[in-house]
Amino acid sequence: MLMRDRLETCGLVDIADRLEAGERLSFDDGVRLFEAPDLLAVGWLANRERERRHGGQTFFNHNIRIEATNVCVASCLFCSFARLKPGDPGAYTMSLEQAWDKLRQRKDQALTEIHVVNGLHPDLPFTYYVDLLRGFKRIRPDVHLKCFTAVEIAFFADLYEMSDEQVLRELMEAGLNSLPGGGAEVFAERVRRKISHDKCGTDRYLAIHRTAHGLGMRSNVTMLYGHIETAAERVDHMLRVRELQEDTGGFQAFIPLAFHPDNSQLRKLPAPTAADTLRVHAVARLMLDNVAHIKAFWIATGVDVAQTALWFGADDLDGTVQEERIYHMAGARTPESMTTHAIGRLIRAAGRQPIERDTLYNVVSMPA
Ligand code: V47
Repeated sequence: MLMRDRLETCGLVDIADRLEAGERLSFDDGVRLFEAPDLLAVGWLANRERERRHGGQTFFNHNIRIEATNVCVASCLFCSFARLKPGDPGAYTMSLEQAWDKLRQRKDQALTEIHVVNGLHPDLPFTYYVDLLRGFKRIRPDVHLKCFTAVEIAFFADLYEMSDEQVLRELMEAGLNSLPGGGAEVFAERVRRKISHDKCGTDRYLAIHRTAHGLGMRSNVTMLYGHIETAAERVDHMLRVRELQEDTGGFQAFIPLAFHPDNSQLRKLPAPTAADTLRVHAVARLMLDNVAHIKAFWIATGVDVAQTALWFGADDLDGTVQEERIYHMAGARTPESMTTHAIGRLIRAAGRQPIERDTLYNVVSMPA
């Protein structure tokens, strides 16, 4: 069957034609894309958009993850990483030296990024975070620091009695280069109330990204999918991202994060299927016409599905990662890291062209 016939059969011809004409999709279009039975037709549309922007180019970077503490006062139902108090079983907080050692140990690696995400620790002083960044920059001045979600920024502001902007400014002064996209979860109030009621809300999350963009920083934005959210709530989430992006242009990548149920309070829920993962990436590519990159975070999706997502709208695979804990404590069976060689090989094997980028999408190398 020709693709046009498939689109006709599943009722997506008008959306295909509007995309062809460069028109922006509506909320209803997004819901229809989630509900259309033909996954391949949705994927084909997303791939057309992906190739229009990036051809076969597929981006990744050479990064490490440092999670300096898992002590966290928030009680998000989906989380298996957090421990409420210092001293609780499994709780840890690295000393600054221990955190810096993670970087020192990799002095021979051609890293370009450190990605830091922490729990919301009630007792550490603000100087811990400032010194953490300063120390990283002392050890490796060339490495980009993508640290602290908007949820952490809001927590710092409340705990240390500063404005969100003041926190951002002081961290930038210490070396912060951009914000990661964690903490977005699902923006719809119904879902947020149920799964993450006691941390920074949607409006403040978005306001912090707006402020960061205004201060000249770039950021990413995520969506945690595959738990209690509806198709309409997924589309609503994407549209709130699109709206802010229209004003600031500061988001670099949208990252759908596949929910992992193990060891969390939502452990009775099934994990999202591969078909759902491919569809979420595809719909994101189609709805977010003003966001350059859709990232398939291979740690969350699994390597095989991330590779397949490169034909369903995704053009980025995150990076080498190393020592990721949030997903591995929630049951992820992906490796804890991949070499740049391994990532390059799996991109090539998917028929795409690997490009090692830095955090700001400057080309670092084009693996053979
Ligand atoms: O906000 C926590 C998610 C996020 C679970 O900006 C879970 O480049 C699934 O945001 N199952 C942190 N997800 C990670 C993150 C991220 C990842 C990769 C790249 C970037 C980037 C950001 O992890 C949290 C939360 O949404 N998370 N627990 C879980 N059980």
